[in-house]
Amino acid sequence: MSAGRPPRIQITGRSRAGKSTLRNALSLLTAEETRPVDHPWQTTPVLHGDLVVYVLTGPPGPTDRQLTAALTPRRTIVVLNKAETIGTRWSDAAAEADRSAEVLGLPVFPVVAALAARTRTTTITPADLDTLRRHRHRTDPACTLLADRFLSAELGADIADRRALLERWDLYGVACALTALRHDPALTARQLLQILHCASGIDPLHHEIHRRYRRL
Ligand SMILES: Nc1nc2c(ncn2[C@@H]2O[C@H](COP(=O)(O)OP(=O)(O)OP(=O)(O)O)[C@@H](O)[C@H]2O)c(=O)[nH]1
Ligand SMILES: [Mg+2]
Repeated sequence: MSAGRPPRIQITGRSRAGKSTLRNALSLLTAEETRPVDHPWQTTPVLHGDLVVYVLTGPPGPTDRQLTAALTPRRTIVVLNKAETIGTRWSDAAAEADRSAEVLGLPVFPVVAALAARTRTTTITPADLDTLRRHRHRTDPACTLLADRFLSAELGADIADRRALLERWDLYGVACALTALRHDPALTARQLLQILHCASGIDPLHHEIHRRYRRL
């Protein structure tokens, strides 16, 4: 990096991997989002950043392996986004991240950027908390694995409240919040928000990016 200019951060990965969402979740407003690496008729972006955040959503494919292999590990951070869609629990995503890390020879951070972006910009409203408290005793996993099930009339008359909750927090956020409330029904909105923030996995990634940034 040449002296006199701020470090250049690039966020890259395949199309729809969650590059923009991650940029928001990390408040990396100066970071440049590249065009997707798998665009059928555009050339592959040049990854010249001082720090390159490479976003995956599953096992790395040939393009991901080739592009990350060309980067020095010191300036590369790999993210496994949409971690909540991998398997049925966080440990499945963590195991997938470990497998990818082994394949790429780089550390891989599992995150749910969509949830992290929400906890950064939204609060848990009194209405959210009421709806969550009303349904905290539900232990049927299907309720929070399928939107249709969570919105079923069988769960009560508050379908509109549940729909609003789902629109604001997605199934994963709702599932995490319900689990937390089951363990401690007295949790406040602020505490729940902190729990959801932690459940997004964004903090370890944030710390690593700042650590590297400081070094630059
Ligand atoms: N399930 C899930 N969906 C996510 C997550 N993060 C982003 N998405 C969704 O993935 C889709 C693509 O997200 P973007 O942030 O626009 O992805 P992108 O890589 O910037 O997309 P392009 O710029 O079009 O290549 C959107 O519908 C997001 O809501 C996540 O953590 N989990
Ligand atoms: Mg984008």
